[in-house]
Amino acid sequence: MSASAYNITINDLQAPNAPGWHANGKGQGGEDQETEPGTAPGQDWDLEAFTLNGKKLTIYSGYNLLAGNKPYGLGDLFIDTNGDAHWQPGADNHINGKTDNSVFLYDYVVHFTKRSGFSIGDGSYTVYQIDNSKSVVLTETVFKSGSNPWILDTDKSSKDHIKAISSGQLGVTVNNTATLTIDGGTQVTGGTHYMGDLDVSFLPTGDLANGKTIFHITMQCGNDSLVGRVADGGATLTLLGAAMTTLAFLVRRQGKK
Ligand SMILES: [Ca+2]
Ligand SMILES: [Ca+2]
Ligand SMILES: [Ca+2]
Ligand SMILES: [Ca+2]
Repeated sequence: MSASAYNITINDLQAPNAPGWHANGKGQGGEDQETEPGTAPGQDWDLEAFTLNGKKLTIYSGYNLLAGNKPYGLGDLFIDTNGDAHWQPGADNHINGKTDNSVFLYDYVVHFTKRSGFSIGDGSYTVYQIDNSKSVVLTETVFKSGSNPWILDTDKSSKDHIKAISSGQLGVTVNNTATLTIDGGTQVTGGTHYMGDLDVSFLPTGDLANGKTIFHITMQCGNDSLVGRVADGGATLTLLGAAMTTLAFLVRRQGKK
């Protein structure tokens, strides 16, 4: 566990516009051993945590990331980098249809390209930069509107408003330790854990430390919504700035002797 690795999971339930959603899990963000209100509970539907280590994002999950859980597959990973995304429950009150990115304002999507039934195959993906327009069509979840959106629809009107910028593969490993200590000293519990690693170096330099970057993922049913937010790197930069100002002052004083 590196000192630069952080559990970035935040509570997806403490949203002012989402009455009835409440934190009932444990661990950071209240996400471990938690699924959304009124959905099937259990480790095999539990998205547990996001961690960030440098440019490596890891998704911890009791839900089988690659194979899915019959009959519902993993969604795309939605990313906001400018702090305006409507990631909280309530942005879209519909299910089982189409919505669009003028509702959510995400900036990037990691879109899995080898879907077959409820599997995402080997986890291959294309990363798209997406417009905020109505033309960017997204697919809703089947059961929980608060977990929207599920995936990017690359057909329909989307194709002129999305730009492929990168590609890769979600590297998934399995850990059967029931209580697993992860980054930041936090733990995920409940049984088997699937850990999906993703290289997010496609994001512009600086975005990961701007205090605004949000990651969101769910599965087709919307049983669990997992949200992560990268901590503000501004405090570190301010300290560095103060240190350099002091250094410049000392250098000037030395020059006056
Ligand atoms: Ca959960
Ligand atoms: Ca769990
Ligand atoms: Ca945005
Ligand atoms: Ca959740």
